[in-house]
Amino acid sequence: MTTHHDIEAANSAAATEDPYVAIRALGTAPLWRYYGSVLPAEPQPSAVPYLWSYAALRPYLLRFLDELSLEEAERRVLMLINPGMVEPPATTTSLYAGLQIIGPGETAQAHRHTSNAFRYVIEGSGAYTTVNGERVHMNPGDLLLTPNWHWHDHYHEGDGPMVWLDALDYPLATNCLDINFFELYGDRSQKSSVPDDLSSRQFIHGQLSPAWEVVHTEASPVGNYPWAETARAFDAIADDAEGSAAEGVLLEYKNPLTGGPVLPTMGCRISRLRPGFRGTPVKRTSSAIYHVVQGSGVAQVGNQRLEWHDKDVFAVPPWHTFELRNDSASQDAYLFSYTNEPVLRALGFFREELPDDTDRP
Ligand code: 1HN
Repeated sequence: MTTHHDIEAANSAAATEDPYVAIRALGTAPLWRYYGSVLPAEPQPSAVPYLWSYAALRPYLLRFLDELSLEEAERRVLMLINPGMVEPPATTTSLYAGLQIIGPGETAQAHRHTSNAFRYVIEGSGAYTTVNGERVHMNPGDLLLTPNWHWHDHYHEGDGPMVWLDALDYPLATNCLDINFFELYGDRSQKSSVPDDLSSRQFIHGQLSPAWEVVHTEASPVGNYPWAETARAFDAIADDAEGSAAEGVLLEYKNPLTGGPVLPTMGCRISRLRPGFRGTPVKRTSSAIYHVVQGSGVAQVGNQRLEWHDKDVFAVPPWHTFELRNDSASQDAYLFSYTNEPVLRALGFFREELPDDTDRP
């Protein structure tokens, strides 16, 4: 119980001691000395613009394929670590990217976790991921979803190495929200419990969806958005369509049941930049990761000039001016990208600006 004497003693100490030292010991800090970090004039992301060269990394993926078994590695993945976000490892503020390689006959064992994940296939064919009992086959340019808490394991029954880009939202789940759970399935692989690739076939058309299927997750029910459908969607766009000023002919992968993003935390897009395309600069509060499906060009991100080539990956942190260019005079470039925009939009934090925009009269 606090006595009258205790209060007197506390009052007299507060009058004489260094109040800054005393309040720190009492678990507080003076706001007036923290305005710079609590209320910066502009966001100060820890992530920096950065590019990972596929040509430089591929030989090491192949070397680990030779030298490290999946029994030892569990997943054979090179994490793409932003130099500004080393521990815990992340690629941008709330997004993670990695390059995973699997060889013929290998199994990556079944598990599930809180983080939403997806894979974008870079090279090889003949592998499948089993997601909650459905085998989903992979070919280059395919986008495969592994939503939050879905069991998943990988198996490669084809020839030659398979490489894909893994994307997860775990920096958001772990670093920002502290809600990451992980569980092993027990058996190394799940049994197949529905026809292969069923969800992709049933749901990808969107306009005529199975009415008897009740979908319980916020994520898209489509297991795979195959490249063949992406190519058809691009073919349907008129040759002289202008597309978006910043990112050319830009298509968004949709959840066919809601019209929203494919995952509640990550939105996926693919853009086609015509030969010689020069995008207008744009600045967004979302962060993004780009993967070069095909082509070469330049991304000016803040004051960094990133020169991209086939299969490279690059990171665009929040609130950096971003400007894209296709340097080829004859070839289209295709860029796959994902962002945390769905999170920002859900919370009212999404903001986009052209550099000469102003909201003041
Ligand atoms: C994961 O579960 C996979 O299932 C790949 O293939 C990469 C990176 C961090 C955490 C979990 C996979 C991952 C991952």
